[in-house]
Amino acid sequence: MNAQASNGNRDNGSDVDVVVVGAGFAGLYALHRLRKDGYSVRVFEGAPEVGGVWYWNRYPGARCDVESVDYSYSFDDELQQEWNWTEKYATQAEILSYIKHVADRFDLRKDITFSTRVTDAELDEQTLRWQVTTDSGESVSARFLILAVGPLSNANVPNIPGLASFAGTTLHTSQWPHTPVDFTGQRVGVIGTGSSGIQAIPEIAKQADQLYVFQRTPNYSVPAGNVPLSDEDRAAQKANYAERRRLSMLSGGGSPHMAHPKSALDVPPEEREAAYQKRWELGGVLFSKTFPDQMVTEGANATAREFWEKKVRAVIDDPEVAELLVPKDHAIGTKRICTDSNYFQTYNRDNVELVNLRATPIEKIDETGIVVEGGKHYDIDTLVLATGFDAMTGSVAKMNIVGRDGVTLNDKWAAGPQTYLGLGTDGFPNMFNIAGPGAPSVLANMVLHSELHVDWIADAAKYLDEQGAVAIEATPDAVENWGEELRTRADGTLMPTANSWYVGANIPGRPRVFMPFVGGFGVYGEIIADVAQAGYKGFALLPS
Ligand code: N01
Repeated sequence: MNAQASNGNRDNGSDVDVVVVGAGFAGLYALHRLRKDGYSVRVFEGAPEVGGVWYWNRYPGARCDVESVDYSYSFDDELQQEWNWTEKYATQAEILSYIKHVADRFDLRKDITFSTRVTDAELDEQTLRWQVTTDSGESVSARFLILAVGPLSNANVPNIPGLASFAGTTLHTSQWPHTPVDFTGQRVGVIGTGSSGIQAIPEIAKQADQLYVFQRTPNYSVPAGNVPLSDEDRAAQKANYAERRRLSMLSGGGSPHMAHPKSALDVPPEEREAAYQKRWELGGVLFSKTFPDQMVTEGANATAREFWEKKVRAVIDDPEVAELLVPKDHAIGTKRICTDSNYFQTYNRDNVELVNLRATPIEKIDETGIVVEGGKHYDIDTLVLATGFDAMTGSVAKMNIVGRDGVTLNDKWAAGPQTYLGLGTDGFPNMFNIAGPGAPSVLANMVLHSELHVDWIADAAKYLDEQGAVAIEATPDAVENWGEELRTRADGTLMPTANSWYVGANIPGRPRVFMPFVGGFGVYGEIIADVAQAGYKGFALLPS
């Protein structure tokens, strides 16, 4: 492209067309696509390496709950044909080596500044450019600001009295050391039983002398059903890649699996059982998408929950422990379903004890362990916090982003994120947020989602140049209407009923707003394509 209407490609480093924050899946593709389109791009990444969450979340057992063949870039057919996934669900290490391969293959590193965080971004209302400042003191002017910081990247460290006084080792799953952690001979305490805890607990239990799991809320988890991939498996997947991707882009969650065509309540019990069994064997998070009404009516949801409960109770030896591990406070799938390898069976081990924090909440942490209500002290050597994230907006909120009239994005989003299509916000021209609130985000395959967003942004940039415009900005009406659309769609489902991180319920003080678009990845893709087709309806094009 001819970036005429931008800064004419003045890529001296401090004056570029695009600044991208983050070098995970989204940021790397943004760099690749926009650079290919002729723009000068600078990427800032807080880690010393590419990978985003896959760089940081290297706790034992970490693996993706979307099949590797789908959880990978689709933009380059040679890339997808040449890369060989070894397992159905890839480990963190394999995903990271894939991302590094992509960075090298497309020569991306030269435009990435590592170990550097963006602290501020301020709009110059005269030029409509963003002045971006980093923690190394660098200041860069950019026409476009792309936030590719990830919806699950800002660790939630709980505010438990005495946490800092613990004299042993404290680890957070999402900030795991880069040298091996050996639990042999240790007494370990894990706080948190979400996706991270549920993956780490079976692995830690294999090594530790004693493992205490401190559970506040039990979670639904489905076995990963992971298997090695053979040459034949890979050949079959690759031969069918184009169709697989086409179906993924039309699907509810960004994978090529369609829900059963009928309601869960309209099929005979054997057919329902067979459908759930098939999804159970597929493994992973798609269990919640077996039937189209499963997340819509309590009756349909109950059929999924009953199937799940029967399976899980059957593998736990002690019925009292099973009782504690079965969720009773939320419909299945209204919190993200976890994916595990022998999680529930782990409680059959002699060296594992489940501590029910609903009966005895944590009172404090001291130098040598955890004290629960009633005074019982659990002696531990290592404390693992599997306590999740300040999700969806947490990493964006860490930056001081100042738009029109000095209004910060944090002010603008104080009562909950306000976006048009999840992509733009009024008052913040040429700033785009990738796969965050207002978009399917965490409800979809994040790799394809990132591609969808980046391609939309790159096409919008090209359109601006063709029109001789300098910037694009969501209108206040479009933002308000989109917020209403998000609410209406979410309220038509069971999703907002749980105290999940989807509604910010895990962080005290956050406004309760269901943040992702629940209408499905394919539907969302059509909506944003139609907006573009209609000359970016709902956005104002601003002249230079
Ligand atoms: O975090 P979570 P996560 N005292 O928020 C508990 C993705 N992911 O890192 O529910 C005691 O789900 C908290 O208890 P409660 C995936 O999207 C994907 O596990 O608030 N407990 C909960 O049990 C996932 O959903 C993969 O009562 C406290 C746990 O900590 C998302 O990341 C793998 C506490 C936090 O669970 C987040 O998962 C890993 C306290 N003060 C993550 N504070 C895969 O691809 C918090 N908790 C498979």
